[in-house]
Amino acid sequence: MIIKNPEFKISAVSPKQYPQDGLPQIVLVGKSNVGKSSFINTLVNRKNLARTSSEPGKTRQINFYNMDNKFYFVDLPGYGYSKMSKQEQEKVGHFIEEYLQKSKNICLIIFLIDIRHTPTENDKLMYDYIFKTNLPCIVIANKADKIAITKVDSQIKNLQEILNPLKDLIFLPFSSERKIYTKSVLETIENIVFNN
Ligand SMILES: Nc1nc2c(ncn2[C@@H]2O[C@H](COP(=O)(O)OP(=O)(O)OP(=O)(O)O)[C@@H](O)[C@H]2O)c(=O)[nH]1
Ligand SMILES: [Mg+2]
Repeated sequence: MIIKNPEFKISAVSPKQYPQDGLPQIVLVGKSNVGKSSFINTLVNRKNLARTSSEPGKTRQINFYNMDNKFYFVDLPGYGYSKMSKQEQEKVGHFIEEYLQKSKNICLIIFLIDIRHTPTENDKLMYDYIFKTNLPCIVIANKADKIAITKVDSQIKNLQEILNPLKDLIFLPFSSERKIYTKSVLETIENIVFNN
């Protein structure tokens, strides 16, 4: 799959602002700073379509990006940013849950974790939440450039053992820094969403 014309559509703060055109929505979920916005930029080969930052908490609204009128990438705010007030963290949690409950067009959840670290308590809570939605999900272990390439496979196995011991989900490495796993991730998305 090659995405030719990715376009920002809307920053939503409430469900009535979600696009109502029926296009499938592929949503990025993960803790703050894990690389959700960068993931979108890498897949569409643009530097600044989705806004990224080394400061966690960059994405505060629900941003929809239209991909060639075929589907949306939906960039959610990240959870678990410790410098955010408890009230703000709760607001973010509410946003994420509201989107996952109320959007009718989610066709795939892309759950991003950091390949270097044991999933956080918040990651585990999020994973359980996703599991209960019954929506299709793949897990992306991001920042793979930060570990030795020879450790990538074994670390993916470790992370799957922790989060998904039943091993019924697809786990894939990724790196926005090195852009070396892009093809397999795009193929996997295409297989799941468009059955080809
Ligand atoms: N080394 C490395 N850095 C990455 C990778 N992906 C993202 N980053 C960096 O991590 C930081 C956070 O990236 P974002 O894409 O803004 O993260 P986010 O998950 O959208 O963060 P929030 O919007 O706060 O939830 C930035 O400094 C990115 O350059 C990666 O694969 N490898
Ligand atoms: Mg972001």
